[in-house]
Amino acid sequence: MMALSARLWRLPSRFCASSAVLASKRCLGRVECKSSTLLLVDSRHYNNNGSVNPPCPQRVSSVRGYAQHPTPDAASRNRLMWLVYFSGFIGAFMFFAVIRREFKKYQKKKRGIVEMKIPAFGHRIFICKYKDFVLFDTVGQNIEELERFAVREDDVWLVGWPRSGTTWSQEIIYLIQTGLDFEGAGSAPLDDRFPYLEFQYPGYEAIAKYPSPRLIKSHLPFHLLPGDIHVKKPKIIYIARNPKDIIVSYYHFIRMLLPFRFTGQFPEFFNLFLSDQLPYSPWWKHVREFWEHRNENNILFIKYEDLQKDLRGVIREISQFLGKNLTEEQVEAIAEHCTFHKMKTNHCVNHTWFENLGLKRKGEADFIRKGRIGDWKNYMTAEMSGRVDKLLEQKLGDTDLNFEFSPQEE
Ligand code: PPS
Repeated sequence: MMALSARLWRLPSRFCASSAVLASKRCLGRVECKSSTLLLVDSRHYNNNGSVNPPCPQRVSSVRGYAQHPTPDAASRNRLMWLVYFSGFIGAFMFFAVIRREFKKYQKKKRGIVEMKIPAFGHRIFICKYKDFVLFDTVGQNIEELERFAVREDDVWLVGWPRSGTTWSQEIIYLIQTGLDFEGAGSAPLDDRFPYLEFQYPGYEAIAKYPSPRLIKSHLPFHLLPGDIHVKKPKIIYIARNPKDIIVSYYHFIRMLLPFRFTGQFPEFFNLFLSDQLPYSPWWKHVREFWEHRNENNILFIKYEDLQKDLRGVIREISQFLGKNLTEEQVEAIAEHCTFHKMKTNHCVNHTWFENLGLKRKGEADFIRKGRIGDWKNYMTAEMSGRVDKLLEQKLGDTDLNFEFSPQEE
């Protein structure tokens, strides 16, 4: 406590003291000039024993040099006073800013949130750790509200780690759930039709007012989803993707978004993933939790690689899970609408609004980027790939969950 208050005190008091010294130096500099003029006037009239003297130029210059204890005039005193007030104000302001910051940190810690600063992201606090998971700080700030979010039985939730193919699945689910409302799909951005729970836009408060049946996306792990989800048991679809392609896709995504301020290179990003320091890490635990719950009636576990290999098959699987019977023509129409090239140029899903909002770094990859299995081979050395394999074995080796890392034709 003592150390903290000393630390808190040091910064503003130092600033205050140095600005006051600076202010008084400035003022006294001027005072000195003026008061030497005052003495000069005086020296015309008095000598040491108090009798009147005629003005003497030599005496005047020596008096000028020894003006040691000047008396400031009213204007200088005023200026000095204001400067002291001003420095005091700035000092107090900074002091309270530091107190506020430390208090917020303390409050967060009390709630179990630990701030994280990562050099690769410019040493800013933009992520935090909560119940073993890394979250965006904005999510951490609202985590209790998110945990209390009112879930409805007829909601449909889509959950997945970032870059696992959530956008692709969202568009498919939207079409199935709305009875192939292509008009609706073409008239509003996906973030409005199928909002992302913990994102600022439209925000969980707005989503709470959406009419039923709602479609909600989240990247939160199983145990951080709203508590109600385990009571109301709405339908939840979880999408997983092989971690090597996720790392590459996430790397481009994080580089692309200006607010992340990440300009590092792939090996650095790779190490952040492996050391569980990226938002929504650890990936291993995220996937494992859902895999362990995959046999519950309200949960469907799908994979990005299966969407790639058999899009129509997965569309059928999702529609059965949602209790919607689709004709083969309808399955075909959804598959056609959701091909990679169609989605890449579809302004309602391709997130080009990032560009319009000035959030996209020029020259970086698009949100819907390559859409391939195995792109990791263009980024990872054999040693890097081996490290991922080893971790997969360590963390998920005891499950029967496995991933495909190459496209079918190889
Ligand atoms: S995010 O940012 O978490 O919402 O990203 P997410 O949508 O989960 O995943 C983005 C990756 O999915 C690819 N994608 C597709 N691949 C194939 N076909 C279609 N239609 C499709 N739509 C999106 C997207 O390109 C991202 O993967 P990469 O490997 O970066 O291309």
